[in-house]
Formats: sequence, C-alpha cells, structure tokens
Amino acid sequence: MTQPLTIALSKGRILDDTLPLLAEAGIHPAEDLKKSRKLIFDTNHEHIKLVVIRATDVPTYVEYGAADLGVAGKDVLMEYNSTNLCEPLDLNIATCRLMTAALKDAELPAGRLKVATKFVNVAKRYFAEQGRQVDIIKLYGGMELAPIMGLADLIVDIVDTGNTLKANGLEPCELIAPISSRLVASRASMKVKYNQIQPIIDQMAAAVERQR
Ligand code: PRT
Ligand code: MG
Repeated sequence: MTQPLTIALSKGRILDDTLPLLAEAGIHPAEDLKKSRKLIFDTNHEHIKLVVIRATDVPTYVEYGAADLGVAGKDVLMEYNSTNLCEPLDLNIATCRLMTAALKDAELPAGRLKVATKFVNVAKRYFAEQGRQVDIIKLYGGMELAPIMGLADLIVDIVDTGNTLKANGLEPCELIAPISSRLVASRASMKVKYNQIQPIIDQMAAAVERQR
C-alpha cells in the first residue's frame, strides 16, 4: 500500500540546492515553489506533498510526524538536538562553518565571557565541554553587532566567506562544526514508511555522489 508522504523543505538559501536533488529522486513540485505564497505543494506523485517552511521549524514538523522527511542545516539540527531524529543523508549543500568570532585583535576578558548567539544550546554545550564559564545572550539575528555595541565578547554564528564578519570589524576565532544540509527523518517514520523512504534516500544519495 502506498502511504501519503510529506517532505518539509527549508525556504531560503537551502531550497535552490534541494530541488535538483529531489528531481533526481523523481520528485517534481506541481508548480514553482518560489513564485507562490502557498506553503504546501502537490508533486508529480499523487501521494507525495512538499511543505516549505522556516529552516528552524523543519525538525519540529519531522519530530512530531507532521512531515516524514525534511531538509535542514546541521546547525539547526544541532541546536534542536532531538534523539527522536535521524540524519540518513548528508546532502553536501549550503556548506558553511559554525564558528566563534570576536572583534579583530580584541583581548578577551579573563573571567566569564559574554556570548551572543541564536544557537544557545550549541554554544552552551561547546563552552561547557571546554570548561569555560560563559553567559549566553540569545539574539535572533545580526549577531555581529553585539561585540561592537559591548553587548558580548564573542558571538557564535554561521560563517561562509567571512565577508560579513570582516565588514563589521570581526574575525573568526574557533571552528565549532563544519555545516551542510542534511536529510532528516523521525525514527518512527523510518520504521513505518521504510519501503517508501529508503528509495528516495538512495536516489538522492546517488545524486549527491554525482555532484561531488
Ligand atoms: O533567514 P531566516 O531567519 O528565515 O532563517 P535562516 O537564517 O535559518 O535561513 P537561511 O535561509 O538564511 O539559512 C538556512 C541555512 O543555510 C542555515 O541554517 C545554514 O545551514 C545554511 N547556510 C549556509 C547559511 C550560510 N551558508 C550563511 N552564510 N546560513 C546563514 N548564512 C549567513 C550567516 O548567518 C551570516 O550572517 O550569512 C552570513 C555569513 O556569510 P559570509 O559569507 O559573509 O561569511
Ligand atoms: Mg537567514
């Protein structure tokens, strides 16, 4: 029996690189995702639907079973940090680095560091593992501003070319993790819909290999 299958895609920069991989698995949206304001889309397969949502919401939809598969950045998955999710495939797209950064040539204070980030859980774990005492300050964007304004000594953020840091007088310091987007599934969906999900994973994996 063919069961309905929903795939949650991150809107924004990941989407462009995801669609060719889905196409290689024979999944094509019925209309142009980016020209529509809709959030849910039919595909060429009657039983497969796509939802296009905020990157940070993808793990939530997948964990609760509202979507069977999802595509999200490793940064988002590290921050979400659920043991109910698995990552069957590294898509090797939207690659970047999760790093600490500070004002160029800044002397960091000897005592507790103030760290501004939207990756609160990742930052807590990273500094705890190193036995460093920090106060984490949650921000929702524009982290680069925090050291300039004296709100924080360090930030934890995504770095790609490093141009954004440089433009704001900051420099990258420590690598926390290399990042790429991952196919994500709940352990429950992987069991219940294995026969439908595994062929999609296999075809996308072959496409990822060809792109390497
Ligand atoms: O933007 P929104 O708040 O809706 O959500 P989002 O920021 O989660 O989505 P989006 O589309 O901006 O990013 C989705 C995913 O893309 C992230 O979760 C990462 O896995 C991945 N990715 C890859 C990046 C970058 N490259 C990237 N360069 N995400 C963000 N950036 C930003 C970074 O935050 C910084 O402001 O780009 C800036 C740094 O770029 P450089 O080249 O100047 O270093
Ligand atoms: Mg963004």
